[in-house]
Amino acid sequence: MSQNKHKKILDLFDIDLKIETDSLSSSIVKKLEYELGKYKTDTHTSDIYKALALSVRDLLISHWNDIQEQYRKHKVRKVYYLSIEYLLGTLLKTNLINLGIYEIAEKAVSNLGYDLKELIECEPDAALGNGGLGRLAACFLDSLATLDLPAQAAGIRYEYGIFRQEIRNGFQREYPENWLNQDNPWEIPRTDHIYPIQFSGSLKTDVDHKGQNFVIWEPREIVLAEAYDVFIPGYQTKTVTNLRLWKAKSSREFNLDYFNHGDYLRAIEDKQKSENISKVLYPNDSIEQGRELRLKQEYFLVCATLQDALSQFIMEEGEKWEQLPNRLVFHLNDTHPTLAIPEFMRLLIDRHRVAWDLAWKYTTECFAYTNHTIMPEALESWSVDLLESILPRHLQLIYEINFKFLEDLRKEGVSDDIIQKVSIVEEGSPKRIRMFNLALVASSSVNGVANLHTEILKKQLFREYSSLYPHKFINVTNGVAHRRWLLSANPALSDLITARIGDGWKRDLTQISLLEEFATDKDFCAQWARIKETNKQKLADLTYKLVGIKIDPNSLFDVQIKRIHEYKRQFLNVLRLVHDCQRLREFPSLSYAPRTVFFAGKAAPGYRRAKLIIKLIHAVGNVINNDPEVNQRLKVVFLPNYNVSLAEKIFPASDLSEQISAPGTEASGTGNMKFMLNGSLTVCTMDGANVEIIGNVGRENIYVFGNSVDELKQLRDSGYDPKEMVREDESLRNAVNAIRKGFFSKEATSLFEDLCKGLLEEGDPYYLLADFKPYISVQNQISSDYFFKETWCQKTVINAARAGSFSTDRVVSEYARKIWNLREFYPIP
Ligand code: 26W
Repeated sequence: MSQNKHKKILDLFDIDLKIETDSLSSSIVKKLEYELGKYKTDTHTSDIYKALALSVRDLLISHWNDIQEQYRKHKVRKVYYLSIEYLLGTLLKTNLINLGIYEIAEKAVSNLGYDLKELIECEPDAALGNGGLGRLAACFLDSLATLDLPAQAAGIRYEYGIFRQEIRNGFQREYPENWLNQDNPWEIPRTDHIYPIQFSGSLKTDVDHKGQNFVIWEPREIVLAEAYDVFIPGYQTKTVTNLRLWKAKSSREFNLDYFNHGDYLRAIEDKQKSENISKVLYPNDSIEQGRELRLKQEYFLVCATLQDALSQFIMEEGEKWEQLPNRLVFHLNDTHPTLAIPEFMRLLIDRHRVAWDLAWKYTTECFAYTNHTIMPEALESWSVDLLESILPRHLQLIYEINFKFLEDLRKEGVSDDIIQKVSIVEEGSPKRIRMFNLALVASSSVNGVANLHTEILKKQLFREYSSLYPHKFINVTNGVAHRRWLLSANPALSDLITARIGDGWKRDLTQISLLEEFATDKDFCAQWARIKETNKQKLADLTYKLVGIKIDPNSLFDVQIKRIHEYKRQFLNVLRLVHDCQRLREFPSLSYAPRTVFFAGKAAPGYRRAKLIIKLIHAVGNVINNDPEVNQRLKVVFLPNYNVSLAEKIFPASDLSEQISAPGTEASGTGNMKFMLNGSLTVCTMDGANVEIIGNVGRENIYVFGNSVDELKQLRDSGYDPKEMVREDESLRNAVNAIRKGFFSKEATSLFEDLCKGLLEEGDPYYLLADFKPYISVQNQISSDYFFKETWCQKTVINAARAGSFSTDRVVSEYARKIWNLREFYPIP
């Protein structure tokens, strides 16, 4: 009987879920009633959103089940993408588009009396990331699925994502963002995937039946990792990428010791404490603070994922460890998951009794690492004391790895000087473990995220490694999920593109080059420009709604949106604003294309100067926006709480993309690519992926200014004196002085002194003063060019047409080929 029953289930599973208008409408109603417990009269738009999402999720689950079965059967090699951050944004719209059921859903909800656009607006952003690195990981999920690559992504299910930013009196305030408050219809809890994660305690050695020693780790604390799956569909394929997010759960309800001693509250406190691991995302995007909870988060992520991966492997292959490299590869998205390396060794050696040399061989074949930043303060290193107290066994393994590594180098005659630099252990007090060196030693491949960045890794940051292991270093320039950032975010422009070149570009962005022939087509350009106007009008309305500032939709929309950081030089942009304001006052008849300068971005809560820059933007903005001599031609807007959803509204409405980081500091940038795809021109320095954008579009179609990496180095070597820049340039002096002396902060005249101190007294480490003059002059050029609307529009078309290489489809397929050695696996259609 049970056989029969089993067969019946299998047959039923095999029936393809088809979504059509009527079936979707009735599915929504069923979900409303039976999953959300709603009644006809008490449903809100957000309930319909959830019911629709749950119906779509059914389809995703059925695709996932199909594809999983095929992977198992065909023993494919799979990549596990390990990332501490995923900045997903919302999923309903892109999921509907990718599944090809957007119109069906539109009709289905309209049959029920609702508007799909309103439902889409109900979804809160899943903001489990800080910035570029987290958003790149999210873009990868779309492309991995679209390219039918066998992949599983792993992250942490933070209860609180990146903080919500509010602005009070020009200052950033942070508030908790409890995005799970209203339930997440996209996730499914996997109660069958729960793993214990150990912390602290002591180590013992024992002898096995073969007489061999092995280590036993007796932990002081065990936390459980519970899996929650989110399925990301590919475009026009049945492949979905599973993003498995881990939630921490106490391993016992109460600590019985305390409980029995009558300390009831302490018992609950302890339970709370272990669940804190997945409570909140660390809001820093550069400064690593070496906190214990952060270390625990990083270990929690990798320990759960590796146990999960190995149990899957054992289920399919038994203990045929030599098959490991054929079946899986772990990708380290920056160094945050680097503990996966000693954890893999630990699981193989301590749990499965694999010999050291073999375990190390598999490890070096199964790991790859991407670096996303060269900012020295972002390079992770953990104090030996902390590691020892939280992960004693891992510290031991790291020492051993380092010992063998250095021993090999010594045998090869490598000098002590180099050995000191490549050592995983940094001597000093306290002694520290350099996670980036650990990642480099164990990984089969190390990549930077833009040509310039990879060159800097090879020549500077990891110079010694790259001379020892040149073959490990490769470049894979970043890209963006163009289906989200163009197809979904800018539907009008997408329709126009499709009308002219067909819809091949949606799967293959290189086809967007076909647009180029329309750059000189007057009718096309007029339509292109009209769409930009409409998008700008929408952003003007939103601006008024959000911050109460009225702006001229015909002005040039000049936009800098990204995390607030000194190296990104928002302050340089502000110096320009002050300069322009002073000029407009002095020369009222100056020819000046009216502009609205937008900023958006969060500052790390503990990053004093970045927060002061936010205040400065507001202070300068206030003066400018309220000065009748200036505000007809210049306005400044700071849009609060920058996130993926807001970004999707800004890119389509922008004319000018500000990419003005100090050369050599921005690893790649990906906003730059989103702007060009949406028909903006770029003003940029020779930094990160800007260099490649310049190469693609040609200098005549982009505004490049300032010193290059090499020129900055020369400047520094010849004794860069920021004060001299100010002495020599009257307009720069006036701008800096106005800020320094409190012209924009009359209530506290010394408020911005610290920012100016950074420029004048601390050597201006990001060369704002050195690049000021060329920045002003390129902005003047932009102003005069903007009057020639036709030429401007032509150039924006050319920019979009030459963005074909900046899709994560290209990026991920390069990773698959050059790093992961993966092959596409086509699901049954
Ligand atoms: C607090 C520790 C820390 C350190 C670094 C947290 C997060 C980071 C990230 C590596 C910072 C980051 O997001 N880097 C960005 O990665 C993008 C994707 O590759 C690049 O486009 C950006 O240039 C880079 O700043």
